[in-house]
Amino acid sequence: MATKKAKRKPAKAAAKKSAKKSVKKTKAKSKPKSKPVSAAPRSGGKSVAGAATAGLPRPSTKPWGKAGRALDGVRILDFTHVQSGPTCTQLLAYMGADCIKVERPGVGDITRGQLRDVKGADSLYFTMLNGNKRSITIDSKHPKGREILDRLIKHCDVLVENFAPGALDRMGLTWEHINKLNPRMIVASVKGFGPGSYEDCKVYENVAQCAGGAASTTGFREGPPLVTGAQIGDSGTGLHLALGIVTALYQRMRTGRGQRVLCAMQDGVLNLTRVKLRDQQRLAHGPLAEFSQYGEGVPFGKAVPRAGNDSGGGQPGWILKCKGWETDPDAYIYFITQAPVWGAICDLIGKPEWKTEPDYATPPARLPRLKHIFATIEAWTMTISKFEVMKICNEHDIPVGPILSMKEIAEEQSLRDTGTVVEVDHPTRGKYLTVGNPVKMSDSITEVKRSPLLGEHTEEILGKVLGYSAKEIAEIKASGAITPPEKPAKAEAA
Ligand code: CAO
Repeated sequence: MATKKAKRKPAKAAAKKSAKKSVKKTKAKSKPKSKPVSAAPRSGGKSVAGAATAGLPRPSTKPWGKAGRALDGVRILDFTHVQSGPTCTQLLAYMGADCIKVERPGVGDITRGQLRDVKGADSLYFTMLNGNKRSITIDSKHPKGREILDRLIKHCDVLVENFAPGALDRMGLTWEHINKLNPRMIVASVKGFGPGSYEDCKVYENVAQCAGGAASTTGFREGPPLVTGAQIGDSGTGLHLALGIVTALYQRMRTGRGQRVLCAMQDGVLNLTRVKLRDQQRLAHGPLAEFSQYGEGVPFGKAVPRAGNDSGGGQPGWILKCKGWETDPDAYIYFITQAPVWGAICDLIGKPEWKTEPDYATPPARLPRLKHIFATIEAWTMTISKFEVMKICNEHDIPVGPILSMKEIAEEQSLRDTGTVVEVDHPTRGKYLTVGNPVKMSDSITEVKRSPLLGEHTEEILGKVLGYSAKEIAEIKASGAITPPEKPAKAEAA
C-alpha cells in the first residue's frame, strides 16, 4: 500500500545513522551502572536537562536495542479485565514491565470466553489484549487469597485495575491499605466517570463514547448519533492510563512514593474529541464554514452538529468512491483538498481553469461549493482504484487515504514488517494475529508473546516472586484460594 517517495529520507536509515553516531561518541566511556526504576529516589526538583547530568548513569555503550527494555525492572499487579485496563497493561508489558495478571480461579477475565471462535480456546478478545503477561489465579475474597495479594502488593511497583467503582475497596484493597503496605506503589484505575453524579456507574465502551461527546458529533446530520469502531473509550482510556503510570513512575524517582492515577473514560473520550469542544465555542461566533452544511445553506443549531465525513481540521475533505465501489464496500478514498496543492488537484481532475476562476481559486470561495467540488473529484477517482488514486496523489503531495478493510490490514506486508501486526502461536488456539506495539523505540525493542493460559504462572509466581516454599504452595492449593471452589486443584488446567 505505501507509496514511498524517493525525496524522503527513509526513517530507518536515518535512525541507524544517528544511532551509529552516538554509539561511536560514547564508546570511550566506562561501563554504565544501571539502576532499576524502583531504586532509591533522587532528591530535589531538578529539570529534565539537569537530571541528565546529575545522577543518571553514563550513556550505555551496548548496541541499540540490546540494553534491555524501557520498563525492565517494573513489576505490575494487573487486576484488569475486559478491554480498557488490559490495553494499558499490555502496552506496559510490551515496553518490558513484568505484568502479573490476577484472575479469579476457574473463571478468569470474562473475555477469555467472550466472542469465542475456537471451541475450548481463549477468545481473540482475550488473547489480543493480554500478550506478554503472566497469569496467576487468586480468589481475592478468600482470606489466604488476600494474604497472597498483600504479598504481591509488596513485590510490585504498580497496581492497575478497572473494576466497577468500589469493587477494589470491597476486596479490602483500599488506597490506605495499599499505601501502608507499600508506600511506593502506584495505584492506577480506569473508571467510567470521574467524581460527581455518575461516579458509581458501570461503563462500557459505547457508553463512554456517548458521554464523552464523540457520538453526538459522529454520523450524518440527518441520521442518529453514531459510535465509532475505534475503541476510544476502552483502548483510548487505557492508553491515557499508561501515560499516567509511566509519569507517576518518573515522579516516584524524585519523591520515593507512589500515588493514585485515575482515568475516567468520559474524560479520555473528551480528550480525543477536544476539536468538537473547540467547534462548540466557535459556534457562538458564527456558522462553522468548513462543515458541508454551511455550503448547503443548512442553518446550525445550538450544539456542534454531526459532520458526516467532513474533515475535522481547516482543510476540507470527504470520502469518495473509487473504481469497483458498486461491489466492494471499501472501494473508497479519503480526499483532502489541501489549499497548497489545489493547483495540482485541478490539473489531475481536468479542471485547470479552477486554479484561477474566482469561485474556486481561494479556500473561502470554495467553501460554499464543496459538494460540487467533491462530486467533480469523485468523477475522477471512480475511474481508478483507491490504490491508484493514492499513488498518483502522493506523487503530487495531495493528502489522501484509502479506506482499508480489516482484511487488507491483516494482509498488509508493511504492517507485518514493522511489527504493528504480529502473528503469534498459542498452545490451544494455534496461530493468531495481534496488534504489536504501535510505539516504536530505537533502544527498547518489543517482542510480542502470546497471552497466558488461565493460571499458567500461578506456582511460578508464588514460588519465584513471592517466595512461598513448596510446602506452603501445597497448603495454599488445598485452601481453595487459587482454585475454583467446586473443582479444587483443576484451575491451572482450565
Ligand atoms: N476473586 C474474587 N472476586 C473477584 C476477583 C477475584 N480474583 N476479580 C474480580 N472479582 C469480583 C469483584 O470483586 C466484584 O465483586 P463485588 O461486586 O462483589 O465487589 C466482581 O468480581 C465483579 O467486578 P466488576 O463489578 O468490576 O465486574 P462487572 O462484570 O460487573 O462489570 C464493568 C464490568 C466493566 C462494567 C465494570 O468493571 C466497570 O464499570 N469498570 C470500570 C470501567 C471500565 O473499565 N469499563 C471498561 C470495560 S471494557 O469494555
